[in-house]
Amino acid sequence: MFCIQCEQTIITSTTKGCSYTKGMCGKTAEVSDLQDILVAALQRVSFWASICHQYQISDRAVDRWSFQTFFATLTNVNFDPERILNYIQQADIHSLKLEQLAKAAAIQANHSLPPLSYAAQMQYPKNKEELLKLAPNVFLNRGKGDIEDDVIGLRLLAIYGLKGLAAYMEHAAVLEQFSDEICIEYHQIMNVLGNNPTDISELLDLSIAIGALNYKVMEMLDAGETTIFGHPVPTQVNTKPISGKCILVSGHDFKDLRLILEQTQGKGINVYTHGEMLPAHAYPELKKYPHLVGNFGSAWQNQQNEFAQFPGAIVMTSNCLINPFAGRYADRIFTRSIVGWPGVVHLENDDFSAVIECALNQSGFKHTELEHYITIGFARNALMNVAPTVIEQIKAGNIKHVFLIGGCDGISDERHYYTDMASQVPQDSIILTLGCGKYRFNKQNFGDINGIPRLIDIGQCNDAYSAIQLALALAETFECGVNELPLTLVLSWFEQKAIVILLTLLSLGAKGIYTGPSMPAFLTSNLISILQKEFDLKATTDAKEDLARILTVNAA
Ligand code: SF4
Ligand code: SF3
Repeated sequence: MFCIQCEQTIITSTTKGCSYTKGMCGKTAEVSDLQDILVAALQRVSFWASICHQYQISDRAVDRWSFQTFFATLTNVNFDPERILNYIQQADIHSLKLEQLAKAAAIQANHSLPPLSYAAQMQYPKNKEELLKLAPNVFLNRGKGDIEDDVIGLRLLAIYGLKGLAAYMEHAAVLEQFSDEICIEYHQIMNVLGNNPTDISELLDLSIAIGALNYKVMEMLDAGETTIFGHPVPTQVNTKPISGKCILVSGHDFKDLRLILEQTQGKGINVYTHGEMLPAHAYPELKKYPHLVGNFGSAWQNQQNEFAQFPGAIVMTSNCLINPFAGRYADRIFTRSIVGWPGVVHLENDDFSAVIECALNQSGFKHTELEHYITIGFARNALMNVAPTVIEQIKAGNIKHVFLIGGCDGISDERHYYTDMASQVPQDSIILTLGCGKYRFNKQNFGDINGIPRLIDIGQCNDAYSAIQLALALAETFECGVNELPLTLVLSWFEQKAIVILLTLLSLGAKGIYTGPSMPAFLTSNLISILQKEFDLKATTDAKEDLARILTVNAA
């Protein structure tokens, strides 16, 4: 196996990347190899889909399937070898179908077909053992093996960025948002990556193009969420349990949460959100359910403790899942959509009766704890509503700086940087936050500046879109560029969604972003220098030192 796609990848004095029998996340070598084969199989689908598009032929079902399936290869999503194997077999069927359509169209137009890409040349045997022999040919560092190679580093940046994009595309598709235009561009990029590109500037441009494309995807996802569930409104959420039977819903998929809320109505079951599901409490069409009672726990990396203590059923609607057997709750956790763990019940359709039955068989919370409320719900609309007051307070000199501190959370000790940074920013600054990184500090009381809360929770990681809208509005009012604003982005990355958000921000021209807790291990020192030179990308160091640097620049 070879995998280096997340922040917790194994780094020793001699090697970089998870490459033994298991990754740090618990992904086995077999699953890792199958996922790499799946990526190549998807690149083969994209080769034929790209040709089909030249003849105005498209297959929406295959396009939708491609994003969903690619999502299964992200960190902490799918650990089930049989499900990945099945996706590879489906890829074969889809490729053959598109190949026939493309060939027929080319013959009719009297065109010759382009040469097959590297990924499209490969044969994908049905048998697992035979298939696994392909793995060394499809490792993402294929051909070079040396992770200190700029070409490999950029290929990985692009492919991991595209994985993040595919995940958001799938979230949008669940909410009935789809774009054929985005599909065409996705297939073209995937096809380029399936042909072992070697040109450094082409690969850098491709990565930035992925970021730009993802901006459109985030816009679509925002439209899907707000059309179906309404615009989030500032909302107080209780973070302490109340007595009674219970279901915990984690991941990013609000549609699943709504199905669960509908199906548990009148059954005496309280529903709690976990991790990235927290923003759900602010959406009118979800908050209207009185049995959506609160938020339980924190970010994904603490789930083995928190889920073990949760006395009910648990549903993982998307990332991040970690080994449920370690925490002894595997018999009461359920996976959905692309999520999977061998031996855990996977729900294929929209019937949650197994979850309800499981919840009713558990003890539930015996006592109600003293309430503790946090405020959430400042996504695009609410943010735009407070924007004039924020502008007023900036002009009056009462708000001197705006920090965006957020992104993905993770295990490493260095992540206390984000807690330190949030606690140490001056009293005349406000903090915008998003993603699961917010759990490092979202239960602290930051107070307010003349009625504006100092901690403003925008929502899930994809709600970076709302933060961008605020930055654009501020720049317009102050008649300057986004980079001239008293605004600093301090991002924590863990997995591939954070990579594509970083690429999106870079594609929009954002400069001076602080990112940590470490730079992605797949970027060579030369690539990091390029990113520093072109985008003034900064690695986080020490919260106090970084803060002093940010405020000095701001005062200048
Ligand atoms: Fe290692 Fe991260 Fe890949 Fe898991 S996802 S195998 S921890 S690099
Ligand atoms: Fe967290 Fe996995 Fe990325 Fe949506 S839940 S941010 S890490």
